[in-house]
Amino acid sequence: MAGEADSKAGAMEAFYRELESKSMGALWRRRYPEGGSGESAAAYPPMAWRWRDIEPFAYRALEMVKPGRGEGERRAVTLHNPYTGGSGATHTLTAALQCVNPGDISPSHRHVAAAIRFGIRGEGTVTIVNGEPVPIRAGDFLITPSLSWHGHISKGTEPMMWMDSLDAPLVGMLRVGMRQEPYPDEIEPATKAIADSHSRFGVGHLRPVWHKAFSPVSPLAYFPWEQSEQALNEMAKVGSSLFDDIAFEYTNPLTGGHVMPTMGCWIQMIRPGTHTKAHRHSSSQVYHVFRGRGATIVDGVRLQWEQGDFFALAPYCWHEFVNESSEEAVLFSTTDTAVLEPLNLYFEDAYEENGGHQKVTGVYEDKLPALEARAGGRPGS
Ligand code: GTQ
Ligand code: FE2
Repeated sequence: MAGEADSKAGAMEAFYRELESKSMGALWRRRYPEGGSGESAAAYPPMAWRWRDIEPFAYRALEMVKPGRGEGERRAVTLHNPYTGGSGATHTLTAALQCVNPGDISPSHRHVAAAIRFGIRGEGTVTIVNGEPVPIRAGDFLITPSLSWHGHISKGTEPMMWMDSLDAPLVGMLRVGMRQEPYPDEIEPATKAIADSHSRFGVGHLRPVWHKAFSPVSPLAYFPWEQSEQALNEMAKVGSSLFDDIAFEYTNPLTGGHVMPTMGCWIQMIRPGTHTKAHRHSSSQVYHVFRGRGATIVDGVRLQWEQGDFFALAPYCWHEFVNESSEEAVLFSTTDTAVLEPLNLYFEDAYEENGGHQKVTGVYEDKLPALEARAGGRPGS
């Protein structure tokens, strides 16, 4: 009997080896994760980057590097999530802190990856986006869509910093190529009035009657802080989300949809005394703490954050927001929901147990995992 079983097993092994040698496989050998759903395979732990760590590098970069024609063309400190196996902050989105000195010119170029900027500190810089000079002051949000020309000019009196976030990991995964191209001159000339798109489309519920092209890319490039702040404060009087407290997505004024087909962007306020309920979803999100302090409980782990910090949440992690301070916390974030929704791949669940709150089982530790614990066999890079 034993001999018979052995020879059967030997024959199967030989069969599998032959299949492999011809770049084929046996689907019946594949085992699905215990519990069946496979969502845990998509997940990775939360990751935080602290302002106290980032800021000194930013000032060193301001002293040591100059933006100019070349490989990256930008003075930006990129934030890498070791759990994704790539150089993004999540498996689909990058995050970076871009820094400019007074007088800097970051040459105009374009590329397939779409980008957003969110002003953190300083003023006096404009990004010229397809001929439109767009300011980047603290709290201002602007978009540089796929293949739009963009270059930055700093005319301020002090260094200035902003958050960049791009869909580059997604574009990389799709292998459509970056097609990075320099503008023929160092900087694209301003051919439009400052914040031209805001003059045309800045009141989202009023559309110029002669504008009839309903593109999935927002024609409004500039979303000034004053409008975001006003919206947060007005909403705080009347409504909120169970999971996100006061949260807005910046929209394409023509469609009410995401600002760009590959990236959604949010501005959010977690009010003092708030403790939201937990939920999870298939999209990932990278946050910047613009103001205040608070915590996010992620799969039972309490991740404390304060002004200047960045943190990234993976698909399907349970998360809820807490603000135990006496001041409002304001978060800016980017998500890949825009990509998932049209593909019918956006899934969301509310946490039902324990009154919608997770049990806190640990505190986030800033120390990085050992190399072998990172990205082991996980999808996405
Ligand atoms: O400012 O154009 O963080 O092209 C990465 C790539 C910023 C930019 C980044 C870029 C830019
Ligand atoms: Fe760029």
